[in-house]
Amino acid sequence: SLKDGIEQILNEQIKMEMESSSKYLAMAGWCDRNGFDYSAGFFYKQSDEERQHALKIFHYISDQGGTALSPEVVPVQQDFDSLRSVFEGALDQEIAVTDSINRVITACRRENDFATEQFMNWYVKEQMEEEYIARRCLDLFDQIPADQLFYLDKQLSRVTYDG
Ligand code: OFO
Repeated sequence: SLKDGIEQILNEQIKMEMESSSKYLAMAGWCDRNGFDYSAGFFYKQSDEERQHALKIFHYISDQGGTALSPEVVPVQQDFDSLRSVFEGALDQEIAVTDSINRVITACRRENDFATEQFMNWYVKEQMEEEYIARRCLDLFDQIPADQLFYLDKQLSRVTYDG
């Protein structure tokens, strides 16, 4: 069974993942309203994935006999200055999530909870990929001329991590 401190920090991680999901949904909506259909598609999908990340932890806590909590919905930014600022926000969010995952793992080591540490390793790899993609997207803003925004929109949605 889970130690109290671990259960709590995992619940905080659920909240973090659900916040990511909400933020990405807001970003998808902004992209949609502004004609950036590909980026909208990208963020709708990211939003779904973040919810799955939250659920994976939710089920883990439950399977260990703990109490998984459905987090409160928090206010998120709905408006953005530009497509670039949306992607900058996405990178900031991914960096914050990586820090948060690292805190969970630090807590696991302190408590000798090797099972949870192993469970969290999937998230370490996932964050590495997501940070890579967010950084690569921001590179494209420098590589593609600013007057080709709709071409850029399409290229952004094609960025993948291939190891
Ligand atoms: Fe949950 O993977 Fe990024 O934030």
